[in-house]
Amino acid sequence: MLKHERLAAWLEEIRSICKPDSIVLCDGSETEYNNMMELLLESGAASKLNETKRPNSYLIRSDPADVARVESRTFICTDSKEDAGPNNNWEDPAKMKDTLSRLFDGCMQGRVMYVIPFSMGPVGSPIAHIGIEITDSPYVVASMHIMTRVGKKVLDELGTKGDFVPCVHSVGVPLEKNQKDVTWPCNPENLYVAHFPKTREIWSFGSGYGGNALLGKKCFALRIASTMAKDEGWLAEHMLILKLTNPEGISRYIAGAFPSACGKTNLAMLIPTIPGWKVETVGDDICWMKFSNNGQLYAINPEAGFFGVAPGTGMGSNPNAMRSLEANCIFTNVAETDDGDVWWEGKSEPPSHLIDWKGNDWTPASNEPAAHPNARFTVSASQCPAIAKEWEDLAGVPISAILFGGRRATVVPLVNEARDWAQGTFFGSIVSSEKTAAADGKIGELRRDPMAMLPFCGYNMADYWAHWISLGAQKENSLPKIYYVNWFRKNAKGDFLWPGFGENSRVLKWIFDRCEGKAEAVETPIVNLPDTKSIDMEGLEPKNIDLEKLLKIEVDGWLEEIPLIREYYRNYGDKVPKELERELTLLSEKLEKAKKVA
Ligand code: SAT
Ligand code: MN
Repeated sequence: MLKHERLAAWLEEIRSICKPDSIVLCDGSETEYNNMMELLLESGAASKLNETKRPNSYLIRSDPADVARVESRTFICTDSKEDAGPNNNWEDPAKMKDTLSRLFDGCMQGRVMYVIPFSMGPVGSPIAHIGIEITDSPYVVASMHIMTRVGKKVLDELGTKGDFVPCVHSVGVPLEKNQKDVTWPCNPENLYVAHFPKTREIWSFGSGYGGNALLGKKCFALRIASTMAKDEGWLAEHMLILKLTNPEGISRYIAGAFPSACGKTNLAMLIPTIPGWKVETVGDDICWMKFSNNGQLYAINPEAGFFGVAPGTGMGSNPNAMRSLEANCIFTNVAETDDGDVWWEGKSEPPSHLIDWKGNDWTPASNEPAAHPNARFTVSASQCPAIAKEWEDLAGVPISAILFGGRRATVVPLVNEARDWAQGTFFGSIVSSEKTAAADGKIGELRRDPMAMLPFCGYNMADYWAHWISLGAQKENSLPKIYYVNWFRKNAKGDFLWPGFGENSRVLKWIFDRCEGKAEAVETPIVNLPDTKSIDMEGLEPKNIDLEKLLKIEVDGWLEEIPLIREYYRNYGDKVPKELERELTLLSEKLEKAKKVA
């Protein structure tokens, strides 16, 4: 049946290890999706939502012990520990294979082995790559239908010799003959999400949730793809992609990396407050970029759907996300309303009664949230009213600018522009979010999350920085400008200095105009900041926003941060590229000089 020899041999090998009752080759059809949902309804994991309120949509409740990615059980298996780096849990490949072969032996007994051919990226795009996921979870099959492109067209593209990333997943709960299944099978005591960069394989055992189980997402599109990208001279990044159009109708594409809880999905779907400007969405989470023949960086969104955090998403924070969710969705671990719809914290005022994510009665007097904080919606990107028409272009979209940002109450200004790629890479390497609310001018406890890739870089982070630097050093490449943004500056009282959300379009406008060579910047010790007059403040409410403070160089704050960055780099020993050490020294010297002048 399968003309691809390597694929056929691999399927046979996995079948003989996992010993499923039967095998299904997934075709990606609507019938198949409906069959999966039917199985989930039968098992009790899913309930169908009210057809008039939320057509063709389902609520799934997972096991309360299986609700999020588990970083402590996520491994990079490289020959040497150093290749995985201090940013990853390392395991010896042979040892991990040994553990896995014991766990996977017979793990699909009593279950169906589904084989999902999927494409990360539009099928046939030169930037896309193919994976095959084997799983025993109907939830994974249905979710992969939404999050990736699945089916025959992928096998056709693969042909007889095409390359694919083999991904093996099991919930890790074999069934004896006539043994009744639980609603959400999982095996958290034996959880492994293991990556083998050299052979580009992924093996995941024991969880059915999100990034542990939908192996196209963080496992393939970031951890394995980041290694592929290093070997092949491209970039696999944890970035949104947006299209920004000015009132004259000129469009530019911007990619942006932000750690979690920094409003990445909101930015990808932003509605500008400035007249005539438009933002459209290309991607909300992952971005693959390759250089074209003339050295321009082109990006695709390798995913086909959004797997977004529901709590905090509402008509106020993200109307485009809310409108995407009107039908054909899977909601996981949200609360259920009395009329068969969904609810989560931040969606609206809480109803007087709900069934919470664990299936218990809930009222606003309850002490626990109604939806799990990591409750998710899964929906096709094509349902987003703001989706850009070119989001599936095979060639991708040309990237003009890259944003890095974290959540910083102090020090980091609203926006600054790197002098060049090397300095931009330096900014990316020091991205951090404050864990504690910091007082004005004082640095809170920082969690560094370089390029927002800390849990997702599939190899040593310092080698990854070196890869970034090396791309910039290739003369034939014309590189995007790089910006460091911070929407989260606070005053001494702890109030935000910047309104954020749609008002961030004012910053995007400045960036757009810089790319067009139109907006002014002033050179400072930390580099190019907007002139206060070059940020469009027209019509901004409240009127008393202190732009000068938002753009002020906190010389003392930055000076305090220098040793923290140095200390952070020390984790990576002498692997830190000398270009980044040089940027740090340069920054420190400029700040010392500025301090003397002041
Ligand atoms: O669970 S996922 O990895 O898909 C999402 C996330 O943790 O960011
Ligand atoms: Mn993410």
